[in-house]
Amino acid sequence: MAATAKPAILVARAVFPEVIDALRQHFEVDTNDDDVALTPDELTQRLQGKVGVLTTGSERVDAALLAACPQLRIAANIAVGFNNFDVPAMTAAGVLGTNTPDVLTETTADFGFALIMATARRLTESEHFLRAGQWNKWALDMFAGADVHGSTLGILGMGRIGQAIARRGALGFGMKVIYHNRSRLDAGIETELRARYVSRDQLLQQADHLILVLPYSAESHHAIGAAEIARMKPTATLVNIARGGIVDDAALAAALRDRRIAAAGLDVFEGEPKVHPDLLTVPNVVLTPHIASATLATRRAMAQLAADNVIAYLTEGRALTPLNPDVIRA
Ligand code: 8YV
Repeated sequence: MAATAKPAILVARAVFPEVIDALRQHFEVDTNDDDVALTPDELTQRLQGKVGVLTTGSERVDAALLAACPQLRIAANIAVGFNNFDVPAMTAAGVLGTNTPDVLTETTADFGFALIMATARRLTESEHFLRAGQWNKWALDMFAGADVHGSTLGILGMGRIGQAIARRGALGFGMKVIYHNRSRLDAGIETELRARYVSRDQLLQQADHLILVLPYSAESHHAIGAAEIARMKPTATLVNIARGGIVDDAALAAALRDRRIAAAGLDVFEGEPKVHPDLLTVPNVVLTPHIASATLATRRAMAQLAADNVIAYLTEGRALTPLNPDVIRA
């Protein structure tokens, strides 16, 4: 008896070989071993006849792609953020979307803290100075920065990652934690995290170190621009590990140049991998290339969870972390 052909899927970017092996047990797997991000047209072409795709933040799944790929049933994002998915359009097209929550929470919170520390204590600026051979004497005020311990940590966006950062700040560094979020946390969680809910304005005005951990949406576009920065303390630092576009990078670069705030730490950028040229010329900013979730263990777990979603949905009609579960029930 002839073997039935396996359904075909695409893995849009290079992922770990063991994840591809797991997928190959169930599917014909088209891979992108060169790991060059596909253009929307290339993605559409590569998805012809495919029922599933593993994506990263670089691939958009929108109405145009869905219309051109009628066989598609699931797009599994290897990311917790899913602003590259048009979820209502996916639901309308009967395509399931999944993301990778939880597995990256602690790793990403660690990195958020690394950026808070590096920014407040001027880590990269001082390292550049040393590497450039400029260190020829010690001075009392040399690279004097701001304390992290005991200061006020402001968190904008209090989901899983925001809460993990709050825990580190309150319990590890004795910080006063204030936060703002679309919805206030339960009193029990606030008590456990020692976090106090404040208005957006109070958050901007009171934080010594402000970290952004909110999802990107039309509503959060340029949530931090010149007007918001103007409300912050001149000694404050700003860290963005959420998404490019939440901060107006041009306005931030100008504010850093004019020392309207002390410093910033950025892991995400508007239009990344391009970085606003003015950010590259100001010294008081720590810049990293979107690596907050990048430990080997966590990136493996993210890719595996995306693969498990595709396998579970296409073989058993269920998903582990669905974004639009109505598609499963339909
Ligand atoms: C991803 C991220 O690695 O999970 C997210 O939302 O920003 C990162 O952890 C990146 O988006 C690639 O998909």
